[in-house]
Amino acid sequence: MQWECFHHSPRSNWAYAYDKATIHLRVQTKRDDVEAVTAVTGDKYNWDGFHEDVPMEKVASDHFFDYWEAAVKPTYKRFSYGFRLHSGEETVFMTETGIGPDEPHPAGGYYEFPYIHEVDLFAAPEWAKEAVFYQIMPDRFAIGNPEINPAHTAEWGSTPTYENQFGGDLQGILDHLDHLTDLGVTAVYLTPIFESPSNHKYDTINYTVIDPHFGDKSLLKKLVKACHDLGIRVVLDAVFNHTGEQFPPFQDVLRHGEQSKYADWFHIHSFPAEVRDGVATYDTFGFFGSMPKLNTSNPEVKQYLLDVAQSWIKETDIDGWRLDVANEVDHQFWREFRQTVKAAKPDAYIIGEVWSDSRMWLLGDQFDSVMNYPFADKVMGFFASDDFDGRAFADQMSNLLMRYPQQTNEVIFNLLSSHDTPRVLTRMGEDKRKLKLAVVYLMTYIGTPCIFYGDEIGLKGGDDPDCRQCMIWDEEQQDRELYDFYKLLIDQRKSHPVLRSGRFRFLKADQGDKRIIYERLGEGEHYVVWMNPTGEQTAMTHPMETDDWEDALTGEHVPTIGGEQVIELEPFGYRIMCRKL
Ligand code: ARE
Repeated sequence: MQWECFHHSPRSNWAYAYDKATIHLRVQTKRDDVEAVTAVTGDKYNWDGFHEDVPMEKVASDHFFDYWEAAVKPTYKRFSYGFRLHSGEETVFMTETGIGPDEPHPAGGYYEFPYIHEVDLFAAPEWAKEAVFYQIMPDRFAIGNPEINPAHTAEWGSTPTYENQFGGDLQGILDHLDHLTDLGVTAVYLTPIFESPSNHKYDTINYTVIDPHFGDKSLLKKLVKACHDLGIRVVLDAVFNHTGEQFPPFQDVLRHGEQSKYADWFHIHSFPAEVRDGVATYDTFGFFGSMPKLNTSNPEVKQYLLDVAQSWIKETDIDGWRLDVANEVDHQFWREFRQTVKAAKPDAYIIGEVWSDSRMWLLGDQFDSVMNYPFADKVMGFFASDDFDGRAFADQMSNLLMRYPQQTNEVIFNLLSSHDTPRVLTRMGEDKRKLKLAVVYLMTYIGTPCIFYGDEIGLKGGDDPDCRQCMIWDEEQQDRELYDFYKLLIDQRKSHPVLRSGRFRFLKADQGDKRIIYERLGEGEHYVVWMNPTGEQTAMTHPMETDDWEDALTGEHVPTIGGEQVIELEPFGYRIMCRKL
């Protein structure tokens, strides 16, 4: 066996408490190298009394590695452990002190899970695991009160630019909650709504007031209350990495330089704070001099922002925060942010905007979730093009799943598109068949799904600002067939608990074949999805032990004959079946 490919670490996504009684262990080995892995566990204070071998299951494989997992429920919330790995005639032990053929004595350097403290548990809010999100950019959703439109409001439906504003507002969202309830979504994420001069509001002037072109605090309270009455949660967008240049403290720095009492609220390299030949003398978001970066380690800045985060929850009863450019703000700030937010509302949902590996923020002390752009990238790539086959796709999905603890995977914020990316239909070359496969995957995969407004009625759009077209409300102009499809899949998500917490596994994902089959298993149900992301008609077969399957969408019986199912699929077709356990 390739010992050098063995990996385990007694922390993070390799050894973690899934709940107050259960610890998950994971081991990595070279793909197709090891036949069996067993967790050798026991209580170091009474090894003979509490010694248990726990077989590990191969739960995922990526391009290079197999991943083995076991759930252990120690009697005394603690245990020591090592791993016995086996292939052919070879048996090897891996413990904290090393890898070798001899089983070490328990006192000889086993890994330790010292104690499961409930207070240390990563506990995302249960409602987030059950939610189906809908992301709204308020300026582009609906005009509810033209009286508060900005000057020079662009004609609704005309081409969006970086600058133009269309007059969408909070009243417009309130007026169209029936759209959200009919669609079946149960949570809404609004891009920033605090006072700002831009159409996107990511350059905040005042964190304590709603932008006057969107409404006011009492209207937000009314919107949140109406959403809650309809079973819809509300998450706002916190832009704490930077402010707009009109933010008064930054203006004070521009005016008074080093003497300003706000000089340390930002990261000023040299005074005067200015943009010289296109280069700012202070840290910014990207290279945007109009977005000065806040010094979140400054106690005054920290207090100011934590007060903002807490007061909007207490005063309007919102249900959480999406954190803009979250990975560029310091971890200590986010730890205090979590404490503050959870104190204000224990089941508030905290979603960081991090476009890459987010382990450092998902240890349970900072975010509950992140916007899962790596998921979006891989899913869109697989269904949009012929670049990679079923096995490569499964490898990528497995690699993403193994990054995080199971409870993180169950509430990670899965999306296909957002205000920062091209729309799904455009990414799919306007082929609705491909879009539908991507949406089936989004809605049946592990993690909390989010739909970007308008995707459900066929909005198109390339990169920002083209992806931010105004919502279309004339049903004659909407793709109602697509809308009904989204409704159908959202209903699937809500009516099958196995889609929220069942184990995910590929059943078919082969080299040179784009067709895939995957399952969700648990919660008293077995749910299997067959997909043919090719332009050819196909008949797929897969072994099945029982003959009690029904089509999840139609309810009709799906026969198992001779121990296998044969499913005919149209080009870019799919079939979903399920059975009660
Ligand atoms: C837009 C255009 C710019 C243009 C500018 C002119 O995108 O090209 O020069 O307008 O004003 C907000 C607005 C944007 C605006 C931007 C700057 O919504 O319309 O730019 O402000 O004025 C990275 C960050 C990620 C960030 C994206 C945009 O990691 O945090 O870039 N996303 C958030 C919000 C944005 C918002 C801001 C940040 C600023 O969601 O809407 O932009 O507050 C790879 C990288 C990612 C990178 C991603 C996208 O995947 O891994 O790190 O995200 O590409 O570029």
